[in-house]
Order: sequence, then C-alpha cells, then structure tokens
Amino acid sequence: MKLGLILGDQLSLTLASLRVLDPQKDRLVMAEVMEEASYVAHHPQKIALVFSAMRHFGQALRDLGWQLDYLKFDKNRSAKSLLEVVQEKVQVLEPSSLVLTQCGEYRLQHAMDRKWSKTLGIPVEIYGDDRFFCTTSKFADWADGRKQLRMEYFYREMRRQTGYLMTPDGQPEGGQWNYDADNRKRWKGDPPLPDAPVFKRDDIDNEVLTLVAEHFSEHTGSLDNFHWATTREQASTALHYFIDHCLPYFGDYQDAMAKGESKLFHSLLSPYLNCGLLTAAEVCDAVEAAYKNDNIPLNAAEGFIRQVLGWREYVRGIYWLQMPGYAKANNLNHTRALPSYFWTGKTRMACMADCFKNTFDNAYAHHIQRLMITGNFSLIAGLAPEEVCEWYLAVYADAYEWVELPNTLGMVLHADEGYLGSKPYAASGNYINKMSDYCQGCEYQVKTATDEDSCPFNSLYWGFIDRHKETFKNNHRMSMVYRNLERMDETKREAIIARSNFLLDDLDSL
Ligand code: FAD
Ligand code: DLZ
Ligand code: SF4
Repeated sequence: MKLGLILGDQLSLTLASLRVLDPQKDRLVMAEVMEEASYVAHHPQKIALVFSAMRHFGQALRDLGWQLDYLKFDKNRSAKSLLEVVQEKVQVLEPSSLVLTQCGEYRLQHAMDRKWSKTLGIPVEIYGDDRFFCTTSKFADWADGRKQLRMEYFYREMRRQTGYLMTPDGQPEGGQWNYDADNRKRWKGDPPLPDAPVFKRDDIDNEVLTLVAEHFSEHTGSLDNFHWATTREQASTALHYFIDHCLPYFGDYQDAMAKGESKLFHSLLSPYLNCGLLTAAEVCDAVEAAYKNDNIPLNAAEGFIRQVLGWREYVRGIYWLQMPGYAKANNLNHTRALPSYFWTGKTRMACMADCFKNTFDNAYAHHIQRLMITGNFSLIAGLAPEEVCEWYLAVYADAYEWVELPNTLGMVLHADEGYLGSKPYAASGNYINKMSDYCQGCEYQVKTATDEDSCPFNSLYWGFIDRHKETFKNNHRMSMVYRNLERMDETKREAIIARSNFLLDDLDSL
C-alpha cells in the first residue's frame, strides 16, 4: 500500500499522483495544518477558500471510492506541519512509499527533497505537475543560452506547441501574435459591469468560515465579503459566467481602473487555477471555443490566453529557474519599510486607498491595481523587496510564491536585474489619471509635483528616475525619460527632488 499526500493547491482529479495511485489499494491523506496556514499572515478569505475547497475535494475523492484520511484544522494538534502529519500516518499505516505531485512552492519542495524520505524512513515518489503546459525542464531548455527571456517569444513558442489561436497552416489567428495595443481603453461607465456570480453556501463553507473567523481574525483582511467558489462545479460556473458576461470586453478594458469597481471585466479565476479547481487547459479551451463560435472578439480571446498560456507559465518557469537565490534579489538596493497603510488602508492617496480597500475586502485586486498603483508606489518609494513580496503573498486569495514572487520582485520592483522586464514599470500620477478616475476627488493634485498638496507619485517618480540614473541611463527604453529629466529646468528639477526626499523621509504621513 502506498500513501498519497494531496496539498491544498492540488485539488484536481487529474493530478499526476492520483493517476499513479490505486483507489482499491492505496490511501490518501489531506491535512489543514498550522504551518501552511501561517507561514505568512494569509488573508482570512484565502485560508477559508483553501480549507473549504480542500474539504469539498476530499468529499469528491471519497465519492469516487478513495480511502482518504482528512485532518481538519485543530490548533491543539501536536502535528503542526504536513511532514509531522505524514509521519504519524506512516507509523500507523506502514505504507511502502509516499506519493506526491511536485509542490508549487520552493519552500516545501526543498524540505521534501532534503529530508522527508530520511525522516519518514520510506521512499518519497514525486511526480511532475503536468497541470501546467510547460514543464520546468522544458522552460530551462528554452531559457538556455538566451540573453533576455522575453515573455513574448516564450508565448509564441507556447502558441505553436499548443495550437491555441493558430490557423491550420501554423500562423497566428488574425495574422498577429498580440493585440495588446487594442487593450488600452479607459472605462467610463459603459458598457455596464456585470454582477459577480453568487454561490450558495453549504455546511462545509459555513463551518470553515466560523473556524477561520475564530482562529485567523488577527490576519489583515475581512471575511464578510467571502464570495469565492469552493467546489469544482462552482468554479466551472464562474468560468462560464466570465466567458459569457465579461470576456467580450476583457481585452478593451484590461488596463482600466475605476474607483469602487473591484474587478471591471477581469475573470477572478486565478484562485481557482492556482488551487486546482480549474486547470489552465480547460480555461484556454473554453476561451478559444467562445472565439471560434463567434461569441467574443479576437483581441479578447488573445488577451486572455496570453495571460494564462503566456504570463502564468512564464513566471512559473522563471521561479523554478531562479530559486532559491531569486527571493533575496535586491538589485536596486531598496530598504525602506512598508508604510503602515499597507496593513490599515488609511492613506490620503485615493488610488492607493481604493486598491487597499479592494484587497482587504475581497482578497483581490486586478492586475493593473497591483502593478501600477501599489506596485508602482513600492518601486518609486524604494520599499524593501522582501517586505513587499511578503505583503503580496499574504493579502491575495490567489497568492502562491511561484507566481507572486516573479510578478512582485521581477515585474514590479525590478529587483532582479531586469530579468522579467526590459524597463521598470515606474509611472507618475499622469498615467494613473489617464487610466482611471481616481484623481478626481483625491486630496492630492495630480497636475503638480512640488506643492504641499501635489500628487506624491509625481515627485517620487522623478526622484526614483534621478536616484537610479547610473542603472538605467543606458537602457534605450529609458532614453526619452532621461532626456526629459535633463531638459527639465534646473530649479524645477531641484524642487521635485527635494519634494521627493521630503516625502521619502515620512512615507507614513501620505
Ligand atoms: P485576469 O485579468 O482575468 O487574467 C486571467 C488569468 O491570467 C488570471 O486568472 C491569471 O491566472 C493569469 N494571469 C494574468 N496575469 C498574470 C501574471 N502577470 N502572472 C501570472 N498569471 C497571470 N497572480 C496570481 O495568480 N497570484 C499571485 O500571487 C499574483 N501576484 C501578483 C503580484 C503582483 C505585484 C502583480 C503585478 C501581479 C500578480 N499576479 C498574481 C498576476 C495578476 O495580477 C493576477 O493573476 C490577476 O490579477 C488575477 O486576477 P484575475 O483572475 O481576475 O485575472
Ligand atoms: C495555502 C494553504 C493553506 C492556507 N493551508 C494549507 C493546508 O492547511 N494544507 C495544505 O495541504 N495546503 C495548504 N495550503 C496550500 C499550501 O501552502 C501549498 O500547497 C504549498 O504552498 C505548496 O505549493
Ligand atoms: Fe493617486 Fe496622485 Fe491621483 Fe491622488 S492625485 S489618486 S495620489 S495618482
């Protein structure tokens, strides 16, 4: 008899380890443990989603005839980690080996590789996670010898390999690989935003919500607005709801932001993809089918498939290629502590306050909020990458280090020598004003940079550009920015830099 351990982000019936195990002979174990629930202060909604989805998945496994030992969260249980739980099971059941699917996070995978077999006294068989399109070794082969790992080239390769949005003669559908240039519209209230799908809560959900409220209420974030699907069927409803109601506009408004609107036309599917309730292949299949049935425009289908087939696979590849050193990278030597509003949401910057509210209320913020508001601020204010990364890992329902770290450390903070982006995504208030309505009604003035009530993004932006002149001045994608800095009137430049330094001395007061 073998013992299979299923982790909280492996809730897929197609999982590699389940395929090699035999429901007649072998046993499974799943466990809600303190160590996984607290290695960062996860948003309570993330813990509730993972625990409830785990319990529903456990029920589905039992319905299919699997013998499963499921350990519910118990603060007083002596086994605090997955290893300790498995150790107890091994002593009682005496399996011939432990069977696993490769972990999403280096932290746990490394511990398994290093000491699990020795501690347990039995072989540990680990199977690759083939819910991803690209294996880690295939990504390493693609990366080998390349000076720059451009997502666009990786994405084209993945399009060719999978055939998504390709014509029979091997050309990209519509003649172009990428329709990103069409995806820059500002949303001004029209088309109207569809409501989010509502899921009926069952006894499992309610029991988990009570448990999380009791044990994890000190973690930042509210449980009140818990709206996530917790079963595969519900996640599938969410996918089809997105395709029918939001996807037609996804491309056009992908980069838009609007005050009080938490999701616009985004899918909110990442938590399900990342914990296994949905697979990347079924999501891409459904989107391609909608395009082929003439239900959605090409720029929407391509824009969405690029995120899942391109970005999601690409960041995972980078993560496994670069860990463990990656997590410590700090190429720009940024060391400032996270201001308190990252945990309280209390700031006079209207754009930041709106993103924090969305984050704490919903364990969600859409990509442009993460990238161009909180991320951009973290970059231009020189916040310490480790603290910023820990924040992003804690506050979102979809956060797992393999996807969070390259996005935060690489894409947002440019802390990795530009591995992920050829230039930093730094921007002033002008960009935020162009893509959103945040600045109307903000206490700060977006059109000025040096007054007491000037938008902080404006001076912090130029302060950042000036501080990192040596690093970026020869980057041809930054040459226009440095030309503008040089051309700036000397007095004006000095005043902006002085204002930036003044703000940096007391970021908490913004
Ligand atoms: P949509 O806009 O509807 O996009 C569709 C899908 O594409 C997403 O569900 C997601 O699976 C995938 N996707 C889109 N962009 C990316 C990307 N850059 N990297 C990987 N997948 C992508 N995504 C996570 O899943 N987990 C994280 O912890 C995470 N942390 C991030 C941190 C920062 C600083 C930034 C800038 C981005 C982060 N992202 C993360 C990527 C992206 O913001 C989220 O995937 C997206 O906002 C999820 O919402 P959605 O499902 O509505 O996405
Ligand atoms: C995110 C999470 C949480 C909150 N809790 C558990 C848990 O109690 N048990 C479990 O097996 N998995 C949990 N997970 C998901 C794991 O953290 C995830 O499997 C690892 O980070 C490896 O990717
Ligand atoms: Fe944000 Fe500046 Fe606009 Fe205020 S004025 S919302 S701080 S960009």
